[in-house]
Amino acid sequence: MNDVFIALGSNIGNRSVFLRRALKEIDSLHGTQIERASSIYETEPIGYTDQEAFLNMVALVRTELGALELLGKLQTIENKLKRTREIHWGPRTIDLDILLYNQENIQTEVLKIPHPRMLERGFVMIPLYELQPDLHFPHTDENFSEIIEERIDNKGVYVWKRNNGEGEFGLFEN
Ligand code: PH2
Ligand code: MG
Ligand code: MG
Repeated sequence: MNDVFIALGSNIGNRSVFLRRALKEIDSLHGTQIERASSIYETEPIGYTDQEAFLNMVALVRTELGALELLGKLQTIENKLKRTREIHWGPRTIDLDILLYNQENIQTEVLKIPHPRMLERGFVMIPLYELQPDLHFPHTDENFSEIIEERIDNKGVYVWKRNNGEGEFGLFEN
């Protein structure tokens, strides 16, 4: 079994419904279960800023799928949830990014793990820190609390729905 951290993001339509539908789709993949999920955070857009606020969260997934196989399945889920790709870093119903796959370093044209920009992004690192504060990063010797204290600006990242462990994946219906 492989431990994988996946970042989820949505800023079009009923954002929390897209997150929940994506979690259900991931959980129903062959040999794959959602182990735990972070709270949902509302976050100001980074990169391309002329767009609506995102909902972001991170999930810990256990899977039999290989990294490239999983990437293909996540893209199928994105397409099923009406993801389009018009603007680079632009609005999307759902974005599913593999952050870490075990402690592996994977550098191919189509897939780079660890996710190259993750250490700079509050909307990824803050939910990830909530989920796994003792996580080790294969691409740095810094520990997680040092990264959070020294590099991560929590401005523009707000808890939107706290995961208090109730409900499926800790997510309420809404
Ligand atoms: N995703 C991006 C670009 N900018 N900003 C926020 N706040 N959240 C995201 O998920 C996000 C973004 C490209 O994937
Ligand atoms: Mg992304
Ligand atoms: Mg993506």
